[in-house]
Parts: sequence; structure tokens; C-alpha cells
Amino acid sequence: MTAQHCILIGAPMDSGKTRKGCLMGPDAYRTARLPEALRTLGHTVEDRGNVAPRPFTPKDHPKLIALEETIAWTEALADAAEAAMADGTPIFMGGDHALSLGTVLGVMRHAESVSRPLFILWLDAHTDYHTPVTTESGNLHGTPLGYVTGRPDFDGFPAIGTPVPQENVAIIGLRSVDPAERADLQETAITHVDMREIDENGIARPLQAFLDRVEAANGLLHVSLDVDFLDPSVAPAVGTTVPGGATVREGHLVMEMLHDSGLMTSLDLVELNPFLDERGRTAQLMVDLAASALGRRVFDRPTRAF
Ligand code: B3U
Ligand code: MN
Ligand code: MN
Repeated sequence: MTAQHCILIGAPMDSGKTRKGCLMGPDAYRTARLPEALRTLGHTVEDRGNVAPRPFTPKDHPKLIALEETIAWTEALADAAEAAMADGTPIFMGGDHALSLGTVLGVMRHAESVSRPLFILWLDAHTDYHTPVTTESGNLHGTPLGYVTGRPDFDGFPAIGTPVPQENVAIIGLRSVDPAERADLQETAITHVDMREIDENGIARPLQAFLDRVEAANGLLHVSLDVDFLDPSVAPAVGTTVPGGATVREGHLVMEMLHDSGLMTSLDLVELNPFLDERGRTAQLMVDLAASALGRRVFDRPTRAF
């Protein structure tokens, strides 16, 4: 296993929706010993502390929640992400999923500077493909994939340059999609894998097909892991629980396959709300999943020939 330089970046961002608590996420990951778990695997770990948003002036908006604050976070996180990409493998400890507006933007800038295509794996119950105009809830954590793929109406947000091509995006774990998002997404080349497909074919097949495409293109791979990808019975610490999610075993399999591929170049851990957790079990599971993505194994493959 190749040792990596893991750069932990706290993003205590809570402006992507109304329910508060994700701001405690970064410290929950530290408390659950994420740095130690990565060091045990042979990696070097640098904790760069928590990012803060740029200064902003909040305004009232008829629909959108905390627009100015979210833009301020986007600018700060994009800079932190771009800088970290040049130095190692950033792991962004959220924070709600609106943080990916910034982290992916920073990763996009880096990908452009090294002239490599960027791919995105979105592990989530939701598509997060809204725009500030199509969102029904006004929660901007439902918009990052719309932003980075170049959908319109992100007024006030940093310009994204060249959007991430739809063909380079895969969303796995879907089971809660708004009607407008569904209609819009079906028009696209974005790979979208719902729970039925996972039940019928397993999670490994669509994931491996996507990873093969990343490898063939010599791409960078940004992985965004939303707590609600997992079933709420094993990961209760999230504001938007949706029953019927990925099992612990499916979660680990995805992470182990990511490690085996050697392709993952950045990782978001998002939507953990420690206020809703049960004795830290969701934080611990997320740390264990991150460890699997960075090489933790029960045994090396194959355990035996049979
Ligand atoms: N699509 C809905 C629900 C949602 C998206 N992301 C989360 N929930 N976590 C919305 O509000 O945009
Ligand atoms: Mn999400
Ligand atoms: Mn979600």
C-alpha cells in the first residue's frame, strides 16, 4: 500500500439547511480518532484545523436559506481545497453537504492546473442536483452537483470555469429524489444508481464500471460521502434520514474498492450531525469507512483459492 499524505480540513459549515448541528462534525471526527486511524495505516496526517467563511452580510431572501453565508463558505473552502490538492490527499470533515460547493470547486481548479479530467462519486440518498431556482426547500445542501456541472442561476457564487462533464459523475445510493430533480437528471449523462439497482445487481458492479472509466481517462476522483447514503439504523446522526440505505457492509465494500483502485484523490465526509448521534456510533462508522478507503483491511485478497 502506498503511504499518502492525508490533509484533514474541518468545514464546520451549517448553512446549507435550517436544522443545526453539523458544525460539530469536525470535532466529532477528531474525537472518534480519525487522525490516529489514518496514521495506523502508515499514512502521514496533517490536520489543518477548521476553515472559516469569508466575511459576509446576511440578507433576507424569500426562499433561499443563508445564501450569503453559503457563498462565503464556498469561496473559503475552494481556496483551502485547491491548496491542499497540491500537497496531498485532502479529507474534508463536514459540515453539511453545501460544503461541496467549495471543496469540489477547489478540486476543479487543481484538476485544471494539472490538465487532468475530474470525476465525482456522490454517495447519497439524494441527487443534490438542484439550482437556487429549482430548489423547493431553499436548502443549498441540495445544490452542489447542479453547481459543479454548470447548471444556471448560481448568482453570487464564484464562477466555476469549465464544468465537470456529466459523464464524469456517478451518484450511488439514491432513494429520495424531488420530481423536478428527477426530470432534470434523467435528461443528463450522469450515472444514477438507485437502491433497487443495488438490490438487484449489487453495489460493486456499477461502482467498478465507473472506476474503470476514471482509470481509462487518467482522471482525478473526488468522493463525496453523505451520512444518509447509509441506512439510518446504522447511521442515525443525520438530519435527513431516509430508510432503506446502504448497509455497513456495502459501505465498507465501496470504500475498499476505492482503495484498491488507487484512484481517490480527495474525500468529503458530510452531513454528520453529532447532536443526533447515539453514543458516537455514526461518527465512528464514518471514521471506519474513511479508514477502509485509505487501506484498512481484514485480510489481503484473496483469502484463499476456492
Ligand atoms: N432534494 C431535497 C432534499 C435533500 C437534498 N439533500 C438533502 N436533502 N440532504 C432538497 O431539499 O433539495
Ligand atoms: Mn447530500
Ligand atoms: Mn443526502
